[in-house]
Amino acid sequence: MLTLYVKTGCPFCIKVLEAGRKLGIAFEEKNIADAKILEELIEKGGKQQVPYLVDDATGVEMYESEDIVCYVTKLAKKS
Ligand SMILES: N[C@@H](CCC(=O)N[C@@H](CS)C(=O)NCC(=O)O)C(=O)O
Repeated sequence: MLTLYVKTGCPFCIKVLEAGRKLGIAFEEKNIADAKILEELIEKGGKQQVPYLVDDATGVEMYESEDIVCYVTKLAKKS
């Protein structure tokens, strides 16, 4: 499962979500508007920044929208 931490209106998050839609990659979205989700993000990644991707299948976790788009593009090519 791919989890994407997002924030409403974040253009970098929108970029990743759009790429996912085009590639047929689904994310479970977690919005940091919820204080518990924000706490979870900071525990995992170490800082308050979105988007943040967690790939449960591989253990890969990353910030940076461009890196996330590259990662999911590679995943889509594999499938
Ligand atoms: N270079 C980063 C920029 C990400 C970024 O600036 N995200 C903003 C939201 S658009 C952020 O997380 N700011 C802290 C916050 O909103 O709490 C990327 O491309 O993902």
